[in-house]
Amino acid sequence: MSGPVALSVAADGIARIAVDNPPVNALSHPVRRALWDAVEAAEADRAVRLILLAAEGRTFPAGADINEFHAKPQDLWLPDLCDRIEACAKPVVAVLHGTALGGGFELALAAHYRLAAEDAQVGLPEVTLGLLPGAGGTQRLPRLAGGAAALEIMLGGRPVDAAQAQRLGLLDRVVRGDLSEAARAYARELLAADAGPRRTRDSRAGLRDTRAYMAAIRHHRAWLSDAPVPAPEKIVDCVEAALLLPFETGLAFERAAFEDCVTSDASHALRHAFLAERRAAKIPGRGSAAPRPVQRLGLAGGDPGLAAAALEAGLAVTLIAPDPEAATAEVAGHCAGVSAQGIPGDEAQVARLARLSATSDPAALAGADLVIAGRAQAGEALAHLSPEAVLAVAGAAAARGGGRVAGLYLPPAAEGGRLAEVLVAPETSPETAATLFAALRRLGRVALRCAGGPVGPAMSAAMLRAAGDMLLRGADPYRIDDALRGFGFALGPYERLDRDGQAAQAGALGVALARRGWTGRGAGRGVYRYDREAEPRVEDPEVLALLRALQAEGGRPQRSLSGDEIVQRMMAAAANAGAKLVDAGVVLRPSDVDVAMMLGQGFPRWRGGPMMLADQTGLLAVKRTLDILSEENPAFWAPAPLFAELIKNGRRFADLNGG
Ligand code: 3H9
Repeated sequence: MSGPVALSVAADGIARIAVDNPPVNALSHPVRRALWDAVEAAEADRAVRLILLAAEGRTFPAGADINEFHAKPQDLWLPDLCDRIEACAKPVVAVLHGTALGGGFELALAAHYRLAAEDAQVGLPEVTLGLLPGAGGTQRLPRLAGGAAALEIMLGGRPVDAAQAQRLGLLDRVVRGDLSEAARAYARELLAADAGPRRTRDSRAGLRDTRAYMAAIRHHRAWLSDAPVPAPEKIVDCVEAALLLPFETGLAFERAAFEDCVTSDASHALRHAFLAERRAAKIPGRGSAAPRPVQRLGLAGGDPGLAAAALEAGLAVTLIAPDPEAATAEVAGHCAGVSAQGIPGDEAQVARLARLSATSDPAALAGADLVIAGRAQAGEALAHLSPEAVLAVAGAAAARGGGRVAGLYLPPAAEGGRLAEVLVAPETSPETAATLFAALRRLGRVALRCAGGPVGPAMSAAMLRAAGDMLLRGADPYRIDDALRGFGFALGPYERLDRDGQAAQAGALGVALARRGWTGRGAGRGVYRYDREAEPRVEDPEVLALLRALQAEGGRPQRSLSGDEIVQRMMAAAANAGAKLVDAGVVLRPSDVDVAMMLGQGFPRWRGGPMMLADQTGLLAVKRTLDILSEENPAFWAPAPLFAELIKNGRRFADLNGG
């Protein structure tokens, strides 16, 4: 048999069915079909006494194929395949390694026995995609592990290591060493013991303590009632159904709930987010540039969190700081297991901190493969940079210094610390970009390539200008904040400015002042304070007078804006700004704008970013909003030409994302 699944039968009657569909053995339609055929063939083969279900490459299947969810699933469905495996007349042993996730783990739950490598992980992360386990996972998992553990696993979405999975009754055996050999040995044991198929659907182990089971249901249901994504609540419903309904009825219940989730806007958005983050790393034309190895990171004026992440990733870190001792303590404070005094808590911590050196002498940067320096330290860092090393200048829009230099924008840590915008200048070499991308990924960051300036701040500035426009027409800033929080942002734009300690003059007053060419006192910090209780909100009397004058000139609204109108304008402004960035080649694709917004500017992930949202709303409708608003203020609201171009050709932003 050739293709994504291979079947081989050994002389002792042990068959091995192995999935081979790189990179993560996703259970795409051809894989499902080939698996079905292999199971049928092995079952029909009289020489076969037991079937090992395994996978080649880096992992047991990591799930259903996410790319298939946008269309109606092709026959045959994964739940049917799981049922077929469970119904097999010969014992089926799942042999797990890597990350057996989602549909992959559901396949294993439908097998009769489960053996795993000790470093394997299992889990049902569907909730992170706005989905629920839809191939029997919500019905089989609680039968083995009980309601409370099943809910923790499915609602948390985080993988569980093999040892923990065994404790929960999800694995029969955890092995070290040669996995194939261990699997064959286990198979021979089962055959010697005459162990036949053991169907999870028949297990009652996890259902016995009905009181604890229902308590877990009630507990989770209580805190999920207002969740904006339907999947978590439906997971609870399905787990309840596993206790209350016969298995087949429970499966049908799960199927219907899965259909509701997979077609929901929230799941579209979360799947988009997953794929967009991975797409961001793909740089066309970067092909020939291989990243240089990075073992030693130099940090000058950098973020201690970054140093901690580098130590965690196994890198050696050289820190340049005026007070090396204080800087070391700060980094130590960021590393897990360290007390407030920076005293190492465990062996791993000792090893981590042993790789950290701190000094005030920038000459120490000469030993680094990659240096991340603040703007103020960049010149010095460049002077000491070894000829093979790469320099990233944090906060620099366009870093100067030739092919080995790029800029870097790291959003505030409060936004989650997962994004790094790599600002390439025309002279930045592809090798430098590749090296930075690879190193940042090692530090746990999603790296995003942008040319000509950071994306997130440009987008936020556009949204602030939109807010400012509304404010000048008399909209209440608190209402704007409320509307954006209602939309899903953790903070409204003015609350965010306040958190980041910036003056709101970048918004409403900034627009007003810029229009008047005003550069006087008050253009700096503290012009406007976000304080719901206090009046007046504008602190500077001169600016207050100016604002009043502007409003008297006719900036007052005819009517107040509803929350929906506020959101509509803000999203139109964001999509418009994103389209301009695409047009200008600042980003490679619209989904990069979404990544910058979701990971760096607090845009709710379950909304998918402004470009995806514009597609969902319809580009014609968004353009119409922009057209109407541009009658009042064409300089800001005029739609980017990309709108007309896409609409004319019946296309959407998603069509520009590629692959
Ligand atoms: C599900 O199973 C539903 C079922 O319950 C019911 C069905 C009816 N499909 O992350 P990486 C690609 S929902 C397609 O960079 P890592 C990924 O796009 C699914 N492609 O590697 C990337 O492609 P490229 C539940 C997938 O080592 C490449 O693989 N499962 C899938 O950092 C490498 O990915 C999940 O939610 C997929 N399912 O992490 C698990 N998964 O090379 C999702 C990955 O073109 N996956 N790709 O850029 C993960 O969490 C991580 O990818 C994993 C590896 C931990 C596996």
